[in-house]
Formats: sequence, C-alpha cells, structure tokens
Amino acid sequence: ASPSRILILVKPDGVRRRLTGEILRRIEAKGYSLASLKLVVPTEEVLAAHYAEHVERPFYPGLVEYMTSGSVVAAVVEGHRVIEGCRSLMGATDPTTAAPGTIRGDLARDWGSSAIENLVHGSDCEASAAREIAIWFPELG
Ligand code: YYY
Ligand code: MG
Repeated sequence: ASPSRILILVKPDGVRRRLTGEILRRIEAKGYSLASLKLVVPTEEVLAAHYAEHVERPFYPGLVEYMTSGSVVAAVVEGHRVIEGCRSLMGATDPTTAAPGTIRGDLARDWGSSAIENLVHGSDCEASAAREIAIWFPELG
C-alpha cells in the first residue's frame, strides 16, 4: 500500500524550549520520513480551521492564546501506519500522566497555565490528516 501521511505540529512550547530537533528526531528514529517541513506563526484563522471541532469548547480561547504565542514547526510525515505510530510516540493529551517513553510523557508537564502545553500535535485519523495537511500546506494541494 502507498505510505500514509500525518500532519505533525511542534507547538510553540516545543519551539521555545528548543525541542524541535528532539521531537523530529524521535519520529525519524522510529523510521518515518519527513515529506514537507516549515516554520510558521499560526493565524487565528488557520487555528479555527485546524481546531474546528474545538472552537465552541470552553478551553478554546486559552488554546488559541497558547498556539499563537510563538512559531510552530509544521511537518508532513509519511510511512506505512504513520498515524498510529506517531500517536503512540506522542503519548496521551495530558502531559502529567502521559506514559514515560513518549514525547509528552518524557518532555512535557503541567506548568499551571490556562492551556494544556503538550509540545506536539498529530492528526488522529486519515481523514483528519488530509484535512489538516490542506490547511497547513495549501501549496501541496
Ligand atoms: O489529539 P490531542 O492533541 O491529544 O487532543 P485533542 O482532544 O484532539 O485536543 C486538542 C488539543 O486541545 C489538546 O492537545 C490540548 C487542547 N485541549 C485542552 O486544552 N483541553 C481539553 N479539555 C481538551 C483538549
Ligand atoms: Mg487531536
């Protein structure tokens, strides 16, 4: 089968803490390939599209404040079963209890701020990946 693709974001806390290399290193070391890569400061418009399922949730304003607080690194990563693989590497959403050995479990924590600062985003299914890649990499379409 042709390789699957996932949209990965190193979130602003990851870039600020100089963990971009470490996060991409883990993904590459697992055996997946970078297909596209860029550094961007996300706009509120891009975030509203990306987080369409969360726009009405009470945590959304804090999530936007966090995600617009600095640059993010956006990547398209590919490989057979890359979505399952990257979701496993990332660990659970809450970094306090994310399993040790995962990116979030090893490198992130709760700092008591209003947003969950968990270093990394990865699409959760093939449909999300296609939708999110079109948002962050419209030039690939
Ligand atoms: O895919 P993942 O990032 O692990 O979690 P999602 O449920 O898709 O939520 C996206 C993003 O939103 C999450 O990384 C943190 C934030 N968030 C939050 O701040 N508060 C919640 N109750 C749920 C999610
Ligand atoms: Mg998600």
